[in-house]
Amino acid sequence: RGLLRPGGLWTSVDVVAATGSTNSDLVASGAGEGAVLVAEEQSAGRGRLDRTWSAPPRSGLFFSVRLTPGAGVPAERWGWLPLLAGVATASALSRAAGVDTALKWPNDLLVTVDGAERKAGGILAERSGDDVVLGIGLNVSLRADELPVPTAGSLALAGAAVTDRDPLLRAVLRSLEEWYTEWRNAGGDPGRCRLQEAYAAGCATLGRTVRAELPGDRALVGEAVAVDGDGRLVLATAEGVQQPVGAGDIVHLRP
Ligand code: BT5
Repeated sequence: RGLLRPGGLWTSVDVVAATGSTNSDLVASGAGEGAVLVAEEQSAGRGRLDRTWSAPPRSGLFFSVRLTPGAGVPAERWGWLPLLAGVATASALSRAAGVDTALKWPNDLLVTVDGAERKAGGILAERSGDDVVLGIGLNVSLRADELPVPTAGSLALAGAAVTDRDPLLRAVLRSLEEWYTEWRNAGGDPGRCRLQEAYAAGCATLGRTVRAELPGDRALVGEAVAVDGDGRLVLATAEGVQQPVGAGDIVHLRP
């Protein structure tokens, strides 16, 4: 793992053999912008809303980065960060592994295995003071009998040409740096840095009728028609109303 050197945006790259959650560690640490933490094994990986991310050691990538969008990017635009990470990861995997991934709003990376959509990656964005800690989990070389949940897939099962974790991690970090820098330079406006366009092009949710389950047993059904400037999914309901929903409002999103 010695080939992972700091540089550019990435001020430090720490690789640990095992930890509970790289996101929890980086949220708790006093590290500055650009800190990267990678674990070979993660025993208490977290998803959104108290869900877990579980994957066998060394068959996947588990890492987190700390970013400081700062005053130049209004806080309501920060909802784009997990979507930005999805775009960056998808383009890196396409280039470095030859695997096509689709983005399921807001934070899932899907691959196609035997004609079916399977989740091969997830992204978790958490506030830590004025910073955001972005965590990415990717199922890289998992075989069919190693999948933690029936809906999971892996890059290997999707026919990846490369399943070495180091080159994939380098490709994702490079792509993340490029997209993040452009987005920040555009004041976080996803329309000014091609992010909104790239997200829409890679998003499997748009154009589908989805059911958004909201807290308190409420649900909203509509066609997903857009992702707005704040990263919310806009649903067009049968009543002809356009209703934006934020990732924090949704418990589940089902086709
Ligand atoms: C996510 O949450 O998909 C975000 C996952 C982020 C994981 C990374 S790893 C590095 C960093 N450190 C952390 O502690 N976390 C981040 P969510 O959308 O809530 O999806 C969670 C759901 O995905 C679970 O309830 C399972 O159904 C499913 N799941 C769990 N592990 C999976 C896996 N390895 N592959 C596919 N699906 C999985």
